[in-house]
Amino acid sequence: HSYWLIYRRRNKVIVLLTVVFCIGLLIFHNKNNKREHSPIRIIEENESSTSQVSNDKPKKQRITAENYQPPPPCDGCPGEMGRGVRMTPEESNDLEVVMKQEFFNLKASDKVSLWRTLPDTRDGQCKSISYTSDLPTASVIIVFKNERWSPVLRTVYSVINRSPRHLLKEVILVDDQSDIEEMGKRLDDYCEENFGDLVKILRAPTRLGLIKAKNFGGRTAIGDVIVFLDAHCEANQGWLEPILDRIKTKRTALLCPLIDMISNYDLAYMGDANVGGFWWSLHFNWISIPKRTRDAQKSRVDPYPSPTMAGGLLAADRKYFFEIGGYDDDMEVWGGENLEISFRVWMCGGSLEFVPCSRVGHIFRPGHPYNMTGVKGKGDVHGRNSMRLAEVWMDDYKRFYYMHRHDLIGKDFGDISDRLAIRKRLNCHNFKWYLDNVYPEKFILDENVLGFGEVHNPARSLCLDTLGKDEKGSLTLSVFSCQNGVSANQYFSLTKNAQLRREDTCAVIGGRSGDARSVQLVHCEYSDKGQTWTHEKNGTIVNHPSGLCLDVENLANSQPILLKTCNSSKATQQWIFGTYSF
Ligand code: LR7
Ligand code: MN
Repeated sequence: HSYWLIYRRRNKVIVLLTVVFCIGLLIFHNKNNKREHSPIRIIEENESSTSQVSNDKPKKQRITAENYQPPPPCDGCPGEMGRGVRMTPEESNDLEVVMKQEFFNLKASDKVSLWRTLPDTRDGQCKSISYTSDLPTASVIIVFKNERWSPVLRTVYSVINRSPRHLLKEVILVDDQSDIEEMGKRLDDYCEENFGDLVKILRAPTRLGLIKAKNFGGRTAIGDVIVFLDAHCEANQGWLEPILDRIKTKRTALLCPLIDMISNYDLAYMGDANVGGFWWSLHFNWISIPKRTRDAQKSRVDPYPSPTMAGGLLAADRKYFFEIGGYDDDMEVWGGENLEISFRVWMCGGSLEFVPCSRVGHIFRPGHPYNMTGVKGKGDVHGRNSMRLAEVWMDDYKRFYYMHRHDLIGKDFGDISDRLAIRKRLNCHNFKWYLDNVYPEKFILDENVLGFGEVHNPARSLCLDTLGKDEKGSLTLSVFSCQNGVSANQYFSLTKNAQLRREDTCAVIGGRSGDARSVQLVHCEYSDKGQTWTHEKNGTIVNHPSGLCLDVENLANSQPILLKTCNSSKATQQWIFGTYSF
């Protein structure tokens, strides 16, 4: 009897246990199912691997490259597919204040999802290229000073979500002592929760400036390749593979994605394609891709060489980058490092190339949301940084920089011995080699010329002058009292092929002005006969085919120069160049 009782009780216990087990199984299964379908994945920590104090709540597992899942796109949200954002009149209310402080429309940016869709701006051919699976890995380094939440995180999301998992080692955010509250602990927490292992945040110990900050981030990177981006970029579809692929075949190539334009006003994303040049004032400029470069490409989607780069978006083999000297650690805050590394890599045996299948957008801002004064540059950091680059890399051609910056002659530019040692160690070519081989289109102001320098009329004691007007478009040639070589606005060249010109613009016969004609400076065009001039033995400068002469009759400071009927006995038609080389 008692046996029977025990037997029945045991049965009950088994039934009960079975029921509990089944319910448990059901709950577990349900939970698992939910997990798979939820856009935000919560993954419990592996029990055996934790040494943490036991806690009843399920732990989130740290996000890693293996378990990271991109959030779903924000259907129908503002800015999707790279469209511009519309603002309501109320939203635009204090827009001017925002633009003045940030130099871009932060309010529009805040309306756009942190992870948005973009138009694929690549050449159609790019989409069918397949890359090997054994590409080198990348560390993406983003330095920031007073950048704002939405553009910074949009940069991070675009990089992580558009890079193949196995190729992206890490994203390194370098905070260069930002004064923005939200970029402190809130950023740490957000990144920890949403990107885990994938994002590392470094805080600069002192204000480094963007150049040193990039070195600082680069030195901690562990990927085979380092990629620098500004903190207001959006990486587009397939941006990383073509870069890694090129570095795999050529470790000495520094690579730039093509920089698409993100409007600073409405955040619209637009495609673009050029190469980089420079002004002798050592500012970067965009030039159209030279024909020789196009002709040398096997396919239009192949990487192609560029004389210089803009600076912000650059990829390099990590070890090679530091072998050739990284960035110049004595450059301050902003400017010059992009031309410095461009000249250096070309002169020292590597190359600088643009990768057309890699597209990354950048918000172009007309100003900087941070202090630009520096300590050593004392307010002119670009000037001092550029002195360093001119002194180390440009040999005698640095004369053109000082022509623009006469005020800097004799000023302190710090110690450059380490940088000169790099040039020696790597047995680099000279700057003439660079000009001849890498940038033959660059006009050298005093080579292949008949005359160069100030163009002086003794009768009026006036010189030809641009009056400092923007020389990117067209401007009226004028006269001003001669500055004895101190003003770059008064330097002109008369070339052996008959151009009267500046660095990029040529004098051409302009419109009517009374009984005379004006003279314009416009983009140089060899085929334009109106741009040909001769400097006669009798001292006149004659325009062809009009046969008119440069004249300063009745003119004073800042007046436009005129073309008049030639009369070599008129003192106002006599011109003398600073130097002649026949
Ligand atoms: O002290 C500073 N510390 C920083 O970390 C100053 C700036 N920064 C950060 C800043 O927050 C940003 O993320 O450095 C990055 C670049 O600064 P921007 O965006 O104000 O510079 P920019 O876009 O006007 O400048 C271009 O030229 C610079 C010269 O030093 C750098 O090379 C920038 O990286 C470069 N940007 C680009 O080339 C993007 C394409 C635009 C063009 C042309
Ligand atoms: Mn920028």
